[in-house]
Amino acid sequence: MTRMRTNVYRVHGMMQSYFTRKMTGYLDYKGIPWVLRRFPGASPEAMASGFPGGVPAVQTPAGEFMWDSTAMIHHLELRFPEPAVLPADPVQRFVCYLVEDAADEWLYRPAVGTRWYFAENAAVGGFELARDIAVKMPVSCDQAHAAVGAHVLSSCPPLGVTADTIQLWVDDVLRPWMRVLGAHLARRPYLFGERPSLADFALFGGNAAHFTNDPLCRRWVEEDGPAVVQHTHRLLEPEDQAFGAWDDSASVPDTLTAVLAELCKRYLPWVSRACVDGVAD
Ligand SMILES: N[C@@H](CCC(=O)N[C@@H](CS)C(=O)NCC(=O)O)C(=O)O
Repeated sequence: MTRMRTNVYRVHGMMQSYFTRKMTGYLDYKGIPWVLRRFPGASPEAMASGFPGGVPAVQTPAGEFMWDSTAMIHHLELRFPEPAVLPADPVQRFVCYLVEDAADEWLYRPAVGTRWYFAENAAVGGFELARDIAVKMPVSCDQAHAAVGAHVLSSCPPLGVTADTIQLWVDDVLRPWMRVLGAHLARRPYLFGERPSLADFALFGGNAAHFTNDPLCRRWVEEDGPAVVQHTHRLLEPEDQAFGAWDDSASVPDTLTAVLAELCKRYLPWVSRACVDGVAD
């Protein structure tokens, strides 16, 4: 007898994947039923529907595939409007998109770099990732680990992440970021108040899959911004929590200003170049 569950979204991804966890964090908060379907990054069904790659792909209860976390969340917001994850205030909404972009396009770089250029992280986060991949591949976990490590490392230099630059990413980008984010989250449970936004889920994805998961990163976060660990824990188990209102947009906490100032140092020049030139190193 087949017991196919038809009323759930199927998240085709892995637990130690940045964008998979962005989606699962969002789905859990919204109370949208989902199951994880571990896959190695591609599957015949997903490819047949045009999936271009970029984990995860999500299958709707009707069986259709969709991808790209930002587009998927916008789609789901229309189907499941409450509780909304886009702040109503236009300035807060703009900042929300800004932080989401920084999480997706900028902090992703030190996430993959710290996992694969530091042996301690590769041995834990990398191995856990490989274990999910091996579910759908006829290979040993060690073989999956070696293959996914080689694949991700080959994708790093075009992102500006190499063996020579990874320590700079840690010292100049990742750890300063965790300090300002931690200081803000020590004052407010979420970026824009008493409830999480799209940007909180983008950050949660990287934090749950990498920065609070991989041992070396976890120690840095505990030292630099312990409130980031608490933010991750809250979004891991949102079901029994009470959520409140967005902050008053007229009074911006100075800790949020500091978060934006930190992004102005390295992310803003980079994203400005990318927007104007269509490409940036
Ligand atoms: N824009 C996509 C990005 C998806 C993405 O880049 N996923 C990562 C893994 S978490 C990936 O597949 N990286 C490329 C690779 O590993 O080949 C989204 O928001 O879902």
